[in-house]
Amino acid sequence: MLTSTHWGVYDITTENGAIKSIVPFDRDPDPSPIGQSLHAVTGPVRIRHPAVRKSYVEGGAGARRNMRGAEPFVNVSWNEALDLAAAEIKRVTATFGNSAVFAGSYGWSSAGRFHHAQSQVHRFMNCLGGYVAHLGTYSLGAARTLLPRILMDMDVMRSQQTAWVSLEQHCELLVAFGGVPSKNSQVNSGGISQHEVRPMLKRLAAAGVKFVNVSPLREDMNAAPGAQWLPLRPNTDTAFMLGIAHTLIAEDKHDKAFLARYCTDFEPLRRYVMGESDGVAKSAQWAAAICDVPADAISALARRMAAHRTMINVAWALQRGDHGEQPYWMAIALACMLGQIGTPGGGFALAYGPVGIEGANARTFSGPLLPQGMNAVKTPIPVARITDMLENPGGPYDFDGKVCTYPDIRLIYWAGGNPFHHHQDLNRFVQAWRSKPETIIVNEQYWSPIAKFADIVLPANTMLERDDIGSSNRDRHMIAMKRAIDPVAEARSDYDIFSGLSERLGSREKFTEGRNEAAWLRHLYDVSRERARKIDIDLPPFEAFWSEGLVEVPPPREPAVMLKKFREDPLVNKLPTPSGKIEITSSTIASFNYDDCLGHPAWFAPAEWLGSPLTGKYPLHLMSHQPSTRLHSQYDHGSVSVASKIQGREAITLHPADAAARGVNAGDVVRVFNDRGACLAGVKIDDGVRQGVAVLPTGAWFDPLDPAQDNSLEKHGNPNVLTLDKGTSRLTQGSSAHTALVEVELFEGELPAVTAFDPPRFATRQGT
Ligand SMILES: Nc1nc2c(c(=O)[nH]1)N[C@H]1C(S)=C(S)[C@@H](COP(=O)(O)OP(=O)(O)OC[C@H]3O[C@@H](n4cnc5c(=O)[nH]c(N)nc54)[C@H](O)[C@@H]3O)O[C@H]1N2
Ligand SMILES: Nc1nc2c(c(=O)[nH]1)N[C@H]1C(S)=C(S)[C@@H](COP(=O)(O)OP(=O)(O)OC[C@H]3O[C@@H](n4cnc5c(=O)[nH]c(N)nc54)[C@H](O)[C@@H]3O)O[C@H]1N2
Ligand SMILES: [Mo]
Repeated sequence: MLTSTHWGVYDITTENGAIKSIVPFDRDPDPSPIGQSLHAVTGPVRIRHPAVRKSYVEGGAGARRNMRGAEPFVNVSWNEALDLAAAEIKRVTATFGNSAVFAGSYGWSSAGRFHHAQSQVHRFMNCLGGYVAHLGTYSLGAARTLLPRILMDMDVMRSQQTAWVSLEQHCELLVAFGGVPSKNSQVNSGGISQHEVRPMLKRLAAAGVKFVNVSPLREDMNAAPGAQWLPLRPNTDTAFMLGIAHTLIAEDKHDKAFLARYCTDFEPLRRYVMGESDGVAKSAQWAAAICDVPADAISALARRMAAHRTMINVAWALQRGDHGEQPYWMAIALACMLGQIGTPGGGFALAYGPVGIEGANARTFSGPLLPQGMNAVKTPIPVARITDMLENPGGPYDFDGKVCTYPDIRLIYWAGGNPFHHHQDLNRFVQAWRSKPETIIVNEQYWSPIAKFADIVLPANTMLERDDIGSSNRDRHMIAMKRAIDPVAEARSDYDIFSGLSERLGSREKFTEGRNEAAWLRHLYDVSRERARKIDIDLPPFEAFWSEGLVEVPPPREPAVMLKKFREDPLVNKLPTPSGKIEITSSTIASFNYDDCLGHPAWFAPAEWLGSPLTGKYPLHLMSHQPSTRLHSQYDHGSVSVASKIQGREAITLHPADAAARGVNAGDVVRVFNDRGACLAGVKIDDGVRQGVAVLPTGAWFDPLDPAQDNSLEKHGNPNVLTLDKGTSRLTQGSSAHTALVEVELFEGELPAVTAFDPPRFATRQGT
């Protein structure tokens, strides 16, 4: 039986109702090992019964909410749990309105399209009059708001990303900021049936493409043979790119015809680069002092880029840091200066690597999607501003040219995400989580931190326990995901949970439209089949798809070349920007008069970086990038992730000189700390990490030593107790996760046991 996950398709075999083997899809050239972690679905970390925090079940909404995460749970029946949750949703919406419910519920949940938990919770709340939603993503916080102003919608752009096969034929030089990390291309939101990035990089090398990896980590380009490594300081790429721009202008190598025909006013940026507007020339020497890459290497790269068919690749990571708009805007400006946008194999990509689907030679086609309905509440927040929202009800904030107001939240509903994984400055977040909302309801599969820190916990089943359809834009297969095992203990699908709540709240008919799971799958498939027909994709009837187990989507007639049509005729094929052109300067953004984002790309020193005075106290830049052994926090308790831990903790990688200076050796446990918090981690040493950079991937389950205390030592290696919770700028308010300084020291006390994967304590309620 096939199942689809965000990291690949697997064939699940069972024996006597239990999983026997998990075999990678036979059409996948480079499957991800993460699939083996699915054996954990029947493990001890599963939530087996509905449960309510002890004080909550005894004292009602708001009772001892400061004890969230530090109290035992009481197991209750489904009926009692659903009655309690429904009554509380009713009380809060009736008393305070739907704008008192935060159900943005950001998170990747699982891959099937119908049982997509985030869509389910949004649909459920919309049937009740709406909820406070989130805008944007942690992935692309700065980019999603910036890009429509200067180029086009991020997803529209991604749908035309130049195919690898075009690079193989035409590209000569791939300059990759943040590399093309093969650890990341294991994954794709919604699923990925064929992993092609590593094989394609080998084919590019064989075709003669040269690679340059501009990144603090050598490993970011480990799949590209012979890549040159320029290890710059984190968060300094904009300066590096400005140095390249300066060389191009000084040597008259920029494409003035392209700039005039396809872009808005280049002159303000030219004056800024040459130092005519602020007296500081952004020369290669100037850039070298900021990035700590030799000036010669920067100017030599500029000349190579101008002399060859060049693709500039920019990892999403670069915009997940303070002023993350700037490297994206500047990379686009640089590609305009090279004049190769719209040519096969040339221009820019945002980006190859972050997810495995980018560059696939496949058609954009939306498979089944659960309609979420209309949200009547019009006060969404930028996704990464959740702590600010909880701390400042009614408070104003800037966003994309507007002054907005934070809503006053009384109830949080989360399904399919984990803010104890994804949010920054967790100690501050936990305080807000514990002080503000009166009720927190969570649907979860596992006793992950978000479940342990909730009031009402409803056990959700996994994709192996339900039928679904796996499908993702640009993936070549639609997968019939058939239920492989029975639901574990009392777990139910999110759909059944929300149907039960809707029943109690009088919205069942609206929510279910009278359909059960099977009827929904058929309906959603039929709707997507109709959509497909309109773009000449002929899908078989549902029965044939379901019995065959998959459908293959035909490839495009020719490989995509991004902005090809725009290059052919920029007047007929205008961009959806105010000028119809690429906005190297944006009068709209300039008109907002922000001090942290001007009308053209510029260098702003990040709040914390290796050039800031704070390095006196915290000399290492923390790189909390995506983990290679799991998806975010998902399956951190699975075998693949557990095998990578050191003394049970997440591994932190240090440069040999940084380790030696602190007297730590591989395998030691260290305390990683700054003014925001501290965690433990196990040491790995690698000279492929730039000196001054410490790498601690995200995803270790939050595990405070004393959960009843604020700011308690996190003992498992969750980097978000250290990261900075600051919007990237007033324009986009994205996450600045990649901007943080820390110090590392040998941990010498008695080593506390990791309890992240233990279920919580259970109790009986008083009086029973
Ligand atoms: N420091 C730092 N922090 C980061 C990042 C970084 O680079 N550095 N990256 C950020 C990025 S890009 C992202 S996208 C976020 C990711 O953050 P999230 O998407 O919130 O992380 P996940 O671990 O995928 O959380 C998904 C949760 O949903 C649960 N789940 C899975 N399937 C189902 C289901 O069917 N039903 C229900 N009810 N639950 C389900 C899982 O058990 C898990 O707890 O993290 C962000 N945080
Ligand atoms: N295995 C696995 N793959 C994943 C995920 C996962 O959890 N696990 N998560 C997925 C998700 S949700 C997303 S959004 C994407 C994220 O994709 P990205 O945001 O691109 O991923 P990161 O791993 O954060 O960063 C990629 C690399 O960029 C480099 N980097 C970081 N900061 C800088 C910088 O300032 N300058 C330069 N030049 N380089 C820098 C780091 O060395 C890092 O290894 O990954 C996806 N892929
Ligand atoms: Mo992401």
